[in-house]
Amino acid sequence: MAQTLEFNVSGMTCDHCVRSVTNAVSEIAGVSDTKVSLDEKKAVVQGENLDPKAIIAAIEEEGYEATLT
Ligand code: 9UX
Repeated sequence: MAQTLEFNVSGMTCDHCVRSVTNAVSEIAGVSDTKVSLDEKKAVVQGENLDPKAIIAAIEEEGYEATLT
């Protein structure tokens, strides 16, 4: 079933950060859309059968911190 997850992401300071997070999250299984906002420090992820822990791990591997809202 389609779902939307929202994460607070800390540590992003530029548009390249945003691209790194977007690309990393987009590679996670089930993800169909990823919108990352630098201003809001948020990532909104849409997809099917999403694993929030996998998404958080991918963001952390890029060097940022993430929590599910
Ligand atoms: Mo620019 Mo974002 O060096 O970490 S990529 S600040």
